[in-house]
Amino acid sequence: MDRTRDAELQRIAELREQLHYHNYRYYVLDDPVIDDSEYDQLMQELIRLEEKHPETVTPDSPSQRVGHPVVGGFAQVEHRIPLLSLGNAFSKQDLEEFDERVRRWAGQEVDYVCELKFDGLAVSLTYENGVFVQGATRGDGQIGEDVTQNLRTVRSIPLKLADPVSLEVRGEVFMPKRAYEILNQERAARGEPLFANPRNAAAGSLRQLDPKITASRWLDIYVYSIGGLNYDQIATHLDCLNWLKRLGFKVSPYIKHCPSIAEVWELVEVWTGKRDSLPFAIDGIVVKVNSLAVQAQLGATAKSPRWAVAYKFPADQAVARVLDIEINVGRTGVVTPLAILTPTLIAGSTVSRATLHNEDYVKAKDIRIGDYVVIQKAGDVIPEIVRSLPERRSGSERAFEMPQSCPACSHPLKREEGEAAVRCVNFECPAQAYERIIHFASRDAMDIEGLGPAVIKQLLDNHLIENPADLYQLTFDQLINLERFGAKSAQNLLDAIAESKKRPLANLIFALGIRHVGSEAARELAAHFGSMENLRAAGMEELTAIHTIGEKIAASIVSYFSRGENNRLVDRLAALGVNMAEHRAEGTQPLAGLTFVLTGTLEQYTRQEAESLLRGLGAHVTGSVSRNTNYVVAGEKAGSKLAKAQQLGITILNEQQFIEIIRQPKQEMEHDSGN
Ligand code: 3BA
Repeated sequence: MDRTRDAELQRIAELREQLHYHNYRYYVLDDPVIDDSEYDQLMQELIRLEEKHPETVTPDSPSQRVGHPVVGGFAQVEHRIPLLSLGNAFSKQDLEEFDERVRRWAGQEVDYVCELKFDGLAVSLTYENGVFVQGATRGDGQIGEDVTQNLRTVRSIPLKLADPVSLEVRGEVFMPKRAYEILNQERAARGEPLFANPRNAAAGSLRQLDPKITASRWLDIYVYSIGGLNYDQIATHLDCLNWLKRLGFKVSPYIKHCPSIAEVWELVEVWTGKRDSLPFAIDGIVVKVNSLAVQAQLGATAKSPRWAVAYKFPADQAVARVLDIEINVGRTGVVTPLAILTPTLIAGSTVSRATLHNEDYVKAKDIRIGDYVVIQKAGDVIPEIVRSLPERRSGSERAFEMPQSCPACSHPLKREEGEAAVRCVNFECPAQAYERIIHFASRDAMDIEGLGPAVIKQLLDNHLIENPADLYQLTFDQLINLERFGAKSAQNLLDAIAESKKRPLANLIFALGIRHVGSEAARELAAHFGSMENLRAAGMEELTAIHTIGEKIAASIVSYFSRGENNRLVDRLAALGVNMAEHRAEGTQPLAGLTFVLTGTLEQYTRQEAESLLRGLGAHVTGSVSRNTNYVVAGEKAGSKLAKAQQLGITILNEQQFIEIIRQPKQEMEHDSGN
């Protein structure tokens, strides 16, 4: 055969191996064993040989970091397993309460692992057989953006792992402080707008359509979790981090094992004092239960795992002046005082209003119109007033009085027994209607393009609408007569409204604005009940049977559907053709509401095939066995999960039984809770 060709292919393989290794030494371990010029030489040699043998070039070659620009924006990626968010703790007491809850639910003592909370953006990295195939932003946790090409340019993200495993890892991409400063200096010199903080700079860099630009930015990553960790041999979060390290990922060296919450607090105090000395920005400490079995036992709410919490460092503070106190009427009628402040720069953005929550809050903090006040902002949290500064009063300040009647409809305001909130209970109150319709039309609800607050106000002021259902009866002639509307914009709005009739049931449930029902809960409700009629008929028991629906949400739903005006609204929406049901591929989802866990290997299906078959039938598939698991499918070599399932008395299916279920799902599988 061709001896030079063979030798060259051999050399290509060798160079790739070496370059992977040196890349790892340099970017992951920060401990290079050769200098830059030697590295460049190896890379040049590889590039020359690959040009000669282009058929050998695969995306995991070290020469393939920078690809071509993305055309037409980033594709959406649905996360196979959602990226949850973290609950917050702001004090020692919050941490102690977290610890108490954890130990109570676990029924035993637990140990924790603490990590720095990097102030970047969460991403998900998918590997197949050890090769990096997809990278996505967290997005809303369910759906993110496909930024694979940009993540490939981050040198500390391995293109190829030490073992040919398939897994999805999660981590935080960030820009080191030094890189951020240099970038902003360059931007200032070119007269370009500056990034407000390293996190925005990292996010902006990752959202470039041209990966060349991302490659020119100095981004880094720390990896901290595995999506749907499913390896029976890993028992703790520390094991998981060590395994990630062995695979070649960059794992934070600032990890501390804490046997109790007291050590966690000591660590928090240490880092509060020296966080500025780190080369990257952190905004807190993440505390995680170490044992994966206990993690599984605790599970998660709709939003966040119960086994982890983010302690946030005290917020940035600044002084502002209260120019006025306005009254805001919310969508549920709650009337809140709102401080109008002198525009003040804090934590990288300018703030000009802060909520005062309720009358008691204003009284307790003795905040008067004209006062100087200390304001603070933590992370993305809305700014709040910490305290007033009475020593700076001139005597012209005025105390705030809560009005007796609604500023929008003059209805007398009501304060419920034991509640701090004051409400306008007039369902027809225009201020509430306005907020309800804004919510109804918003992105995560009915997503009606072109129907923002200004247009809604115009429609209300002209008495064309009073509630969301009226939107669907608007006519071209009505719109064309409004100021700032032309034939084109009128038709566009009507089209957008008509289009919204097709939104999924989950969006409609969220759009109704039922108190405490956020978009995640709405999704759960839609998946579980399948139609508005079923949801409307559900009682407390049926509602709270859903894993992520608690008493508070359930009570609010029942109360919502006990009111005539709400039922009339829903009936009218239905009559006007708004979609009221979950559309399913084959008409039904026989496994809806059931949670499955897969363990061990099946003969006829890969883990992924089995999962997607189950999901296609409406089942939830999770990575760990808990009391909420309905079925465990156990293949060959099933390990600790099988044992756990037996212990909890959960129904265990072998491969044959699994196949029967997916081929001919029983019309009514029992919704037993597993014990
Ligand atoms: N650990 C952020 N979430 C984190 C896996 C859990 C988690 C984080 C974390 C949920 C950090 C929420 C977004 C997300 C993966 C969901 C960290 C950090 N752990 N060290 C417990 O450093 N910022 N963020 N990411 N799943």
